[in-house]
Amino acid sequence: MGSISVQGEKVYDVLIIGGGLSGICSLHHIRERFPSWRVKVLEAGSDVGGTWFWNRYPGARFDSESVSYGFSWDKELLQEWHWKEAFSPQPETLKYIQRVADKHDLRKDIQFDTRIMSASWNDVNHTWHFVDQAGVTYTATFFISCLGFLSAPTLPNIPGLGDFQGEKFHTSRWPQDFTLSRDFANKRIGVIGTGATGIQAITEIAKEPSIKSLEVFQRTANWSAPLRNTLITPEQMDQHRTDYDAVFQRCAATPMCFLHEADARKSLDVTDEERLALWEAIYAKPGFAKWLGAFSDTYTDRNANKLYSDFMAEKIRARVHDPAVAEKLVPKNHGFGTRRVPLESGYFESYNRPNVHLVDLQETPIERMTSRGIVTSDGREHELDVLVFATGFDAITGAFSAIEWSGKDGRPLLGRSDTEKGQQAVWVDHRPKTFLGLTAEAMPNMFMVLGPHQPFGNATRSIEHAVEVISDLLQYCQDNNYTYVEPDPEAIEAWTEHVFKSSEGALSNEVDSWMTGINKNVAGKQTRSVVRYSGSAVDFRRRCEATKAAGWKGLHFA
Ligand code: N01
Repeated sequence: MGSISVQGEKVYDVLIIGGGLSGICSLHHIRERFPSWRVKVLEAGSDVGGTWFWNRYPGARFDSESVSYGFSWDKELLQEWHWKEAFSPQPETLKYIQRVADKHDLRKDIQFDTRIMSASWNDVNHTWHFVDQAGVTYTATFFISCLGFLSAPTLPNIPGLGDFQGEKFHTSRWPQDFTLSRDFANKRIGVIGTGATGIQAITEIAKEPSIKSLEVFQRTANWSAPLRNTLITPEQMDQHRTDYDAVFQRCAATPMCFLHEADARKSLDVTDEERLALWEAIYAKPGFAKWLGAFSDTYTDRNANKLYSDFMAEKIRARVHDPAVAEKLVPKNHGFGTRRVPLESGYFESYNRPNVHLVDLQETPIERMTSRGIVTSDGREHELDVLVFATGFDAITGAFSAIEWSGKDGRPLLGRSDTEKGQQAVWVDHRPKTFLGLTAEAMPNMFMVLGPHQPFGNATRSIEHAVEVISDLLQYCQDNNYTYVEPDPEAIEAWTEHVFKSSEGALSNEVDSWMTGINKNVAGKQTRSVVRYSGSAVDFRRRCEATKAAGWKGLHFA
């Protein structure tokens, strides 16, 4: 290809930032398609894995079926690999990813412990320039962002946060070589946050008999329902191995690439008995069935959602002994399934233990931290030895805002107003505008995997598709000797409008969550925005195919 090449310098045809699932999938595909290209992955961590490298808290595991999660392009490994559990725990998932890296010798093209601090576009050479935390510079013609959409952890904005003298850490920065029974023995543990992470971690910590106590600081009660995980026997795994093609085909046919699909009927089209029968049936099933397998109007019709939420509330009440605690655990400000539903394995029963206490921050908000613990508005000081922040991430745009950007004409990617440093920011106030979620204005030759305005759902399935589209696009560039590609403003406007339209009518878009761009700990993320594609992944794929079939209509090349 016609890129610049300077011997001995860090100059690449393709640079990939991030060595999680997106990064290693991209590396594999670029290597296969373009064997003569110089390609490198730069990764902040010390090994591959991304999410599964960083998130080592007790209880971390898939909420999607293990057999639906592996890379479909390595059939040999799928035949060799034995998923031990229906919903794989973090250590096993990380082993799978490491095995992919070993088998394909990926690490030779990955540079670890490298955090990119700035990215700037050179409009004369048509190249990107990156600078890492050590001041080392890298140059590339094309650049694939594999930064992850839940990779920038956020701490709570509590006065006196630094005063606490006990141990404290975010769930995604869990101490290395940790053993629950050893490291938490006889300790008073506090956990702030009850999202998917908090719910998984709290359940495991509560089960540990050696802890002295566990206090859960809950700001918003979250809906949650049983995961129903099981071990996979060798015989069952043999069967799964013959089913992989069917599993991936099914994922490709569902809106979020999971194995579950809504019941086509509407909630009130059936009798009370039939309705209850479906709800009980999906509640008894493993995985997201009870979220995604409900009646088709459950997440668009307020009455339908209320009925299902009432059913789920009764399930919680039946599991928690103290009715006052149960009531605090039943969400009141949003309906079931309008936020991402965390799946649990005994979460609600945690509160039946005498040493586990729920602190309802709606009643008594946190006022400040002290050297000994947390003071709530009732004046009580909750003394703790360890404080765990399960407080989530600066989602979707957060990993981008950690980098200083200078795109075409020096434009920053993100800005708090129309003009940042005298230049018009591309995404103002964390409100992305993209073409197909893969490209952005003023950021030529940049492609995003799991970027804003892409469907998320079953991450590996979405990643594989995005990487295939990007590879096809790069193939087109190679075939036509193009070294420059940028989306047209009209295509960006049209796609962004389609993303907004697709979100209309979804109850989830009326609720505060990372999926609607809210993070109360991050300046500029206090009002909702449309940051993800909530249309069907099937429709997304069709639109990408149509774009390619039309000679990549919406993009211009040079
Ligand atoms: O983060 P979250 P998460 N004071 O943002 C609370 C994926 N995931 O890490 O709701 C008190 O959902 C905050 O309260 P509120 C999955 O997609 C996947 O749990 O803002 N509380 C909330 O309770 C998931 O959706 C798996 O009022 C504060 C919590 O912290 C996504 O990751 C497993 C606070 C944050 O919840 C994010 O989940 C785990 C404060 N100042 C996660 N600040 C799999 O199964 C924040 N909170 C693969």
